Amino acid sequence: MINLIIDNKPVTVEEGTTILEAAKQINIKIPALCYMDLGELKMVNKVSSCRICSVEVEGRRNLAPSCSTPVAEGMKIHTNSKRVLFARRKLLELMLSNHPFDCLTCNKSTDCDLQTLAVQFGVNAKHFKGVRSSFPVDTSSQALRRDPEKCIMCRRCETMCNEVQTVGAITAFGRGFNTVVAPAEMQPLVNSNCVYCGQCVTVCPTGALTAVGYMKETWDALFDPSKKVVVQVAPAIRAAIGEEFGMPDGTAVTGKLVAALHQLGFDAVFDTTFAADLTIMEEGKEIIERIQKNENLPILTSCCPGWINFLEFHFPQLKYMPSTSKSPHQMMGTVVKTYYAEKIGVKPEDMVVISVMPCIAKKYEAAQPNLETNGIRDVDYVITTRELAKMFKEAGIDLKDMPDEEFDNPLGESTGAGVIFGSSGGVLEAALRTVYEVVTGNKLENIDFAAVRGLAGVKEAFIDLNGRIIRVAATSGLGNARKILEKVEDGSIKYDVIEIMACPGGCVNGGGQPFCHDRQEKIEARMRAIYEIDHTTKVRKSHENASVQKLYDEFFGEPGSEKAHQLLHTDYWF
Ligand code: HC1
Ligand code: SF4
Repeated sequence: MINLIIDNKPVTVEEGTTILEAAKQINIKIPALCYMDLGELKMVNKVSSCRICSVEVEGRRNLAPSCSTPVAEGMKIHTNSKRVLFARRKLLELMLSNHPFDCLTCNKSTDCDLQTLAVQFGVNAKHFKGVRSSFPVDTSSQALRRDPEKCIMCRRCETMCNEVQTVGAITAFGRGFNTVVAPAEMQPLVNSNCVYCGQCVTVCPTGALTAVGYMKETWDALFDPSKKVVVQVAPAIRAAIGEEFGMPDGTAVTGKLVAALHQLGFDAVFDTTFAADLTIMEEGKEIIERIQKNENLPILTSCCPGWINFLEFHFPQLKYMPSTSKSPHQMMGTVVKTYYAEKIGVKPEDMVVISVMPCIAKKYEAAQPNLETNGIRDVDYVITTRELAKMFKEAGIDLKDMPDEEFDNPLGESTGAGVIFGSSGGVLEAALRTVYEVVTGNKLENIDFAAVRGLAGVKEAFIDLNGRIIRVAATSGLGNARKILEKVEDGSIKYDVIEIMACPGGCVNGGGQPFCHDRQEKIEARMRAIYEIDHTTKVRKSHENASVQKLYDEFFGEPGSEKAHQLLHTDYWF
């Protein structure tokens, strides 16, 4: 163990601990920009490029970056001496000298770490003048917005993309002042192998990486009297949007959310969770068929577009493995513009479907031509949890003050199984609840598959289907998905079903969710909220959703029917 003194307080820590971590242990918070500790993901960004965390070490000539300097016996450290504070302010001023001063209109405003530090350190004047770097904004993907002029070269996005997600879509090019983090050969993102998981957005400290916004289009639709505007909300929204209104982490706000959406002016408020139940009916049918025929196993879940994009670039040879079911929000879009449109006597072209998603890849997914029905997009626009919170604020709606209201019918009824889709392991658990009962004809005594819940990168379980023991796994984070798929490919592991979600922890941690600084605690709180909703919902199995049963009776016939295949399934284009 190492003994040292930080700001006159003695502390004893393990060898190898950095000064920043040692200070944290005695509640001394050293500001930092490039540093990032991803906790459960065991990934730390220590490039020491911003130097904001510099501290004074007695006996050393230069200030030391505390995020990457290990402690040593007897060290005496000052984290807020005159020299340290002066240096931090100058560093911030230097960074800002090459930054567009458009905080008022930046969509990261109030959530920007650089802005927060500039305020904290009283940076109130532009002391450095000179040339500024100039790069175009890239919105080519319709999903991820890159604004390189706001990049401070912290390299957090590179660590996330290259090491956690193992995608390798962005890296630094150039030297000195001309350095820029960009896709290979500085191509627009849409020509790169970016999968739009949005995890780089969750760690970018400034407005350099954000999402392409569709609030204007949503407002335009709401104000257009000739359109019937339908909104659907993903399972994970209800567990997180309360954070934007000062509610404690993990507060489930389903009823308030519905009331606020009604107040905003949507003609119908539907639940993506209904479509999650529908997905289980279709995907469950595929799972049963493939297991019974023992072919094309393991079957991989297909509801996460970030993961499907990853498959396209990194494992195209496995494209026969995913389920062909569309993702729930795309199924909802199709059902709204066919079954529901017919029911209310409105032409599909006069309807607008808005999806509120915790995800950035859903924006890209919704724009793909293979997800159109009769030449009309299933989903017109996707807005994130953050965008919806902004719209509520713009309309003067405080979620805290809203009453509880119910989703509209006929596409608003859902089950606990549909809700848990929002958390890693939930799609698999929902599928198992249905597949078990359909195959065995027996009632499942304990419907909680606790083994596949939680933040661990890979979780597995076994289940007995009338003597056939099936082995299943849930994995989240694309780095984990890569490891598991490599083992599947080389035959060193055998599974029957694998759920894959691109974002570590699943949709609760999607790239469109409220930003989290105390990341792991927030994600766990959101997960708890999701399972609490499941636990307290009367119907907890997808095949028991009465509105889904009615939809089959009135429209699709049965799961896997020709009509269901035509409207609820897709093929992979790569
Ligand atoms: Fe998800 Fe899904 S669970 S992908 O994480 O299958 O985005 O919440 O809506 O479509 O249901 C996201 C969440 C979401 C779909 C469902
Ligand atoms: Fe990489 Fe995902 Fe960001 Fe694309 S969205 S650059 S894949 S982390």
